[in-house]
Amino acid sequence: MNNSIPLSRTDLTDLIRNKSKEIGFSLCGITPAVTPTGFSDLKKWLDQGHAGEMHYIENRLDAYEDPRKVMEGVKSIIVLASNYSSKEHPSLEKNEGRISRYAWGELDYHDVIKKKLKTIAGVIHTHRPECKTRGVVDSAPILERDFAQKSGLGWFGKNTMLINKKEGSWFFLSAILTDLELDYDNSHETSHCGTCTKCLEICPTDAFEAPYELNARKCISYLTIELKKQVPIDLRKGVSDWLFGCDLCQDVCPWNHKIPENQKIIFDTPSPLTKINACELLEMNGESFRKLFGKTPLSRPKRAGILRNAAIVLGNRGQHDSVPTLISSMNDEEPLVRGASAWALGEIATPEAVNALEARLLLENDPEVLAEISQAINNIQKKK
Ligand code: B12
Ligand code: SF4
Ligand code: SF4
Repeated sequence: MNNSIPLSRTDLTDLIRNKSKEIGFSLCGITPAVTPTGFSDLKKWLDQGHAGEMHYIENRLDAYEDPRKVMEGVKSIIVLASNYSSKEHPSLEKNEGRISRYAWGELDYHDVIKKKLKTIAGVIHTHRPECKTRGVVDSAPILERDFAQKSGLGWFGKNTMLINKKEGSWFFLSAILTDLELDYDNSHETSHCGTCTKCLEICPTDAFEAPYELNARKCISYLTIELKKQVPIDLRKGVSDWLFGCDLCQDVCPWNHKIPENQKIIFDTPSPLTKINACELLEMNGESFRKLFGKTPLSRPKRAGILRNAAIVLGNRGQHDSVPTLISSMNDEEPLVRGASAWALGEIATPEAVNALEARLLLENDPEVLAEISQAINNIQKKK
């Protein structure tokens, strides 16, 4: 291609679309960078407290409203979708817990996608050296799904996921912001959920307040990934065997049952971490945790969060042979892990578990862990 002849706006737009396909993005849509129509819903959502501890959303509300606060002079947003695995979850052996599909890559998807965004930005800069671009994947305060819908990539399902007729919803979104004007796509105005309510019914923690309205505080994804505190006691049973994230409201979606088997996915090498033995997790120290998970999304909740989740999974699975591991994790340096282990022992309630809880009551000095131990002992007594 001769770079001395400037490419027309339409040719550049086509080039961006073709390049995105070539390097593995499954969808590409382009939309003007204006205030997203969902902004008022976002404000309502925050006012209702649905964001829980995710204060980073509220703190950047100005930028959610105006993309120019994310990048000065931005005119267009190129939205890209990258498919991840639509394969079935493996069946679980004793004491194992599930990892949600989006973390099945060997590397963190943010790193994989960022590299691809740089490649596209490189193409743009070759033809418009003086333009500005910024690649974002969860890394900027923009409503990615809103811009995806505006650029024609799909509709908001009742489970709040962005769904595409051909691709389903097992994809990540990312975007390139640019100060160039490009050719724009039509927004996706139709919705294809019809009378279906499968996602709303399957949610084990009743996280949907209404169709299209997710109370993040009740969502297993939030509880196991974002929440730095103890999981509220009334939601622990619902967490079931999920160690990291949750796929249920997408698993049941009919639009995810039509995806071709040979669909290209973003991860070149899928990780073997589709499920993990929760006892082995509870035995990990900081160093082994970093070695195994440092470069994966599982590092986000840190060791304390993942081990807390592991204890909850063991409490829910109720296998007696996990009791010795839970007893030793009541000595963990992290109160979060000690508290969740106490709860799990109370759920399993073997005589050995009861003795260990009573012994720990005399040694523990963290008030929240003490409360967990007392509650676990009380529950066992009530059940007798
Ligand atoms: C915060 C966040 C979460 C929170 C809250 C999720 C949520 N539904 O809001 C938690 C931690 C729970 C979460 C969970 C998950 N997340 Co998340 N998350 C985000 C993040 C960072 C911001 C989302 C946000 O702003 N939510 C705020 C609320 C207001 O948005 P909303 O619920 O989508 O509401 C919109 C619509 O519902 C609509 N709306 C409101 N009312 C109505 C009424 C009608 C009639 C209609 C039609 C529409 C409508 O307007 C609102 C504003 O746009 C985005 C990345 C980004 N920057 O966008 C990723 C993102 C949305 N998450 C993603 C993923 C993959 C997940 C999980 C699948 C991960 C997992 N397996 O555990 C789960 C799915 C849970 C679910 N059912 O949503 C993907 C979604 C891709 C897709 N195909 O849609 C994103 C885009 C990340 C990415 N880069 O790919 N996530
Ligand atoms: S991800 Fe799981 S917990 Fe969250 S809304 Fe969907 S089904 Fe409910
Ligand atoms: S499960 Fe049904 S209601 Fe839910 S998003 Fe899919 S099609 Fe829509």
